[in-house]
Amino acid sequence: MTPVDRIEALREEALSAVASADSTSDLETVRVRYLGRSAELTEIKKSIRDLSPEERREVGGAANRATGEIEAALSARLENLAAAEREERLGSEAVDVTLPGVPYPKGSLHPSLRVIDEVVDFFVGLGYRVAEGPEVETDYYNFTALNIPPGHPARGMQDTFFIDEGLVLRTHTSPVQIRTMLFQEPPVYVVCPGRTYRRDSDPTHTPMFNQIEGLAVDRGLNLGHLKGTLAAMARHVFGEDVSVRLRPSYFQFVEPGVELDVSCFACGGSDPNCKVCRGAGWIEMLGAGMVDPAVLTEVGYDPEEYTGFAFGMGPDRMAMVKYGVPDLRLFFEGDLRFLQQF
Ligand code: FA5
Repeated sequence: MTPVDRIEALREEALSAVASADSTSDLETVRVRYLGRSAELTEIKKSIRDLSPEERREVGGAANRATGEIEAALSARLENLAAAEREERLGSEAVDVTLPGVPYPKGSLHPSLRVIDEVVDFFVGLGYRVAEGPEVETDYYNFTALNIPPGHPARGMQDTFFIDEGLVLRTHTSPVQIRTMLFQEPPVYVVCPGRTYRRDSDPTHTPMFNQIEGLAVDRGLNLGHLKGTLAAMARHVFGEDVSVRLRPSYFQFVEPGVELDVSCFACGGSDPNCKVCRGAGWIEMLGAGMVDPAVLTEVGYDPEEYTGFAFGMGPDRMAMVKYGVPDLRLFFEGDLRFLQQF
């Protein structure tokens, strides 16, 4: 076979390979095979210089024409295949925007957490620090250091879950007061949210509930500071129009001890059939008082130099009142139908 015949055969072979390539990567293989550096046609071109001038013209012309034709066929086929591949990709990746979406359940904050956030934000705004303590607490911090020594009848006021000798599930957040005062010198301004436990279960009592403790110890603090601070907090949580009143009460670790009532934010005290305050006009909110000098002495503070006030509130009860929920146990049953309403 003459070189020109061979070129002609290669040209035909290449053109039919181009025509039957059915992807851009196939086509690239064809290009390398017929026009690549070690392709037969390339070898023929390289050997042209060894031919006589006449043969050179003949073989060279045939080789250049074949190369040109193969290149043209390759680029035409490439354009077609690339367009087809793009079409196919667009088809398979198409999004049907009319399909109904997958609904995601919408989360929301638990009602207790909303009140906790509001109260804590308020105190942080006043410059209080957030402090936390363990839920499994020693008898010492939960009772003894709070002026409730072993055998004292005040221990019976809170139905305690005992874990082991000297260990309890804390019945209130007041032990965080002690931990804070033992850890730092006055002035102290802390707010302590956390879970607490008592053997209780009825519409306004659950075995696990939240409390928020507050403690301020400084020079010259008095009951007026306590009342002013808590009145401002009540307005922040329940609205600008509420007022507060203090009632005498008893807690072993404060003297005097008080309970704080908030005027009913629902009826303002004017509706004898009000569902929120049951006609009382006032809603009990928390226990508080001036820190007993015996407690200050226990943690090494000088009660002649420093005074303090403390308070402990139940944010679950506050949320119950704020959102009109009749049974506190609903808060902790995890029923989505209840929780989704908030
Ligand atoms: C105390 O626990 C005191 N440590 C509060 C205190 C702190 C007084 C600092 C003085 C100084 P009391 O037992 O009243 O107090 O509880 C405080 C609040 O916790 C109650 O007003 C109530 O809102 C909430 N609470 C108590 N028991 C339960 C319960 N079982 N379920 C839900 N909330 C409760």
